[in-house]
Amino acid sequence: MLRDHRDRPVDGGDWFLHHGTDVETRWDEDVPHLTPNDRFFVRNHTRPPVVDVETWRLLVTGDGVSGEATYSLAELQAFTSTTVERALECTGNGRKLFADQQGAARPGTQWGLGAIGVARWTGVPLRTGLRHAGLRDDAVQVMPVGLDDPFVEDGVDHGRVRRPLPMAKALDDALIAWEMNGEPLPADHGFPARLIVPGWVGIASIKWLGELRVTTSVVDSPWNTTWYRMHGEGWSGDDAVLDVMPPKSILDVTGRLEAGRMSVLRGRAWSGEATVSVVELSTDGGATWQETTLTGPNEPSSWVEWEHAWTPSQAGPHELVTRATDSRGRRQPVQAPLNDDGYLFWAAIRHPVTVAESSLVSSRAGTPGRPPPVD
Ligand SMILES: Nc1nc2c(c(=O)[nH]1)N[C@H]1C(S)=C(S)[C@@H](COP(=O)(O)O)O[C@H]1N2
Ligand SMILES: [Mo]
Repeated sequence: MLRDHRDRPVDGGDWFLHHGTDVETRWDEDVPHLTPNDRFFVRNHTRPPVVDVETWRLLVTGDGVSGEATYSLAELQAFTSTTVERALECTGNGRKLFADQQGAARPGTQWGLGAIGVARWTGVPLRTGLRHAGLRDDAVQVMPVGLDDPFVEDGVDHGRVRRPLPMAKALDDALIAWEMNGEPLPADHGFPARLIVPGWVGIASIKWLGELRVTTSVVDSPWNTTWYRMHGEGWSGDDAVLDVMPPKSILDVTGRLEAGRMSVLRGRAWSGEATVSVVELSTDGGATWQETTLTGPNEPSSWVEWEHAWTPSQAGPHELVTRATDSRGRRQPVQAPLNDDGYLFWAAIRHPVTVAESSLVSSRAGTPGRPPPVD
């Protein structure tokens, strides 16, 4: 890929594919194992609020805590902090592929597969913040509330972005994070503090935290009743509230492929609340499969790199397909279940490629004056 003097891709102008106020990470560029903060996808329902960190406080409220707590950033940072490598992925990541692969376009941001990133998040476990506020045994959920403007759509004010988190997950591995890859959270990613809910739909990881409402009864928000549910035409299961993300895999750009010449194919795979067990590659459109080699770190709710050497025997069009199986035994299906909002596209992705004729064969065959094939 050609770069300009600031080491940015010259064609698109920057590191992203743009969708209105949302931006998607480009997979046609080398994506490092940790997504740099300035290349990390952004999904904002409205826009980042301007927060004065001196006066900012995180409130812990509700009948699920015996005493209300108010944390400044310095107070949060005084707790024992922890750093974890975890993915953050939008529920609608891959929505465009419902159209491309299944002929079933779905409304909403037409994400390719770049609404995911992996970062090292530093913060304090949510359970620490809740317990310190006197968490009661009978608390059932916590509702994190963002400080961004209320979300208004078609004249309806849905209030601030918020989504209930069941207590079991809240007490397990959810994090109140203030650092992303060793830097303070950028404005787009939730400065000064956000939730990170590993392996769950991105909407669970509320940005620009202002309040944690802890309750002993179930309280809903439009973000778990109206949106982020599986429903509608083609959906045959329960009207399910979405939580854990399914396994997915991707193939990097392959470079030139040539008959009789070995190429090392590479890509990545990930899954929510699981590690990746196997990534398989098919070079014949899914008829037969070969196991690839996983390389590098393989953390749960993060991603792992895979590679596989392939020597195509024939020139011409081929369809490469990858599919991941995770440590929970979930394997990417041939078709993703249809649903009205185009959530959770997790079918195996098809990559049509053209294998060039062998330059070796054509020169040995001695076709005078014939230039080597290019693709
Ligand atoms: N307060 C608030 N939190 C939010 C959102 C938002 O618009 N407002 N968007 C959510 C969605 S849909 C996703 S996918 C992730 C995106 O996080 P990122 O923009 O840091 O990549 O944040 C979630 N948290
Ligand atoms: Mo999202």
